Amino acid sequence: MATRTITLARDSIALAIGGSDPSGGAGIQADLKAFQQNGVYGMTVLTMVTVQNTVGVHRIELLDVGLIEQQLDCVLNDIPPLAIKTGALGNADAIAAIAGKLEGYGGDLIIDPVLVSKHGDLLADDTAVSAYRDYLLPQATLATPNALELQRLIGRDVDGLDEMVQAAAELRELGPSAVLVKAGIIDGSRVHVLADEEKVATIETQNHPTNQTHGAGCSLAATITARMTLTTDGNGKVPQVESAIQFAIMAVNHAISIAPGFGKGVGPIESRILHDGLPDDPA
Ligand code: PXL
Repeated sequence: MATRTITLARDSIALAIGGSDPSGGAGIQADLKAFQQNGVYGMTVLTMVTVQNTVGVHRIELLDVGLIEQQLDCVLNDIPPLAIKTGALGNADAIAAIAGKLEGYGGDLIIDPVLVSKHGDLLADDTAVSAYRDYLLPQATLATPNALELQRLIGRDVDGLDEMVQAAAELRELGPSAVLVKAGIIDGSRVHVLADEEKVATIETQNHPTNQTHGAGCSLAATITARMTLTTDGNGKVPQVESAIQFAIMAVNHAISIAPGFGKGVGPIESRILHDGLPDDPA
């Protein structure tokens, strides 16, 4: 197996705001692993506790919005993160409160607008969609919806890659500097659509035919977040959004290809090796 070293950068600090997945594949557990794998100091603000394993989500308890706000105040006032990622937030009240707390935040904000789990369980209610549009997406450096979330956020169905490209650009007009759509499997490849200020491009990787993809979305957004905090020698950021995205897509695709097969259902990706991205990566 290839050996890969990571460089510790003192100020590489990231915060994940999201829900707990006790089975460790998705949610803030996935986020923390991706941060750690990439040499990034991780912090978490919890929005909900789920009871789930690879078979399904059995219960969801949303935390009190005041408790979410208090956690945010507490960490933001003490250890400022270079980047913040949001995952499952639950409902409009939580989204509006979090957006309020992040107003004026100077770092990168990566919004993974999680609406449903891989098992089809609701991780945000119907009020969440307009709250994302009104409060959180306008502040985002990057939004990372899947095809279903993209359709909910722009309010119409999207059919085929051409429409997906158009829809990604449309979502970007709501405020995020960039949009990365996890478009899914198209013509046998795993496809992502990236819309940024210069272009809308597709990024294709090999599809590994497996259902062991629990946590792939969280891990992708978290690896991007981690890579965006990395600095070399304090002279400025090295990976900008696009190189962080390219790295994370490769790392997660590799992690899918070597999924360990844990559990009785949709097992997790190999979340112990999310620092293995582009072959020529210097970190
Ligand atoms: O993958 C999205 C996601 C995010 N957050 C939590 C989850 C899931 C999917 O299951 O459980 C807590």
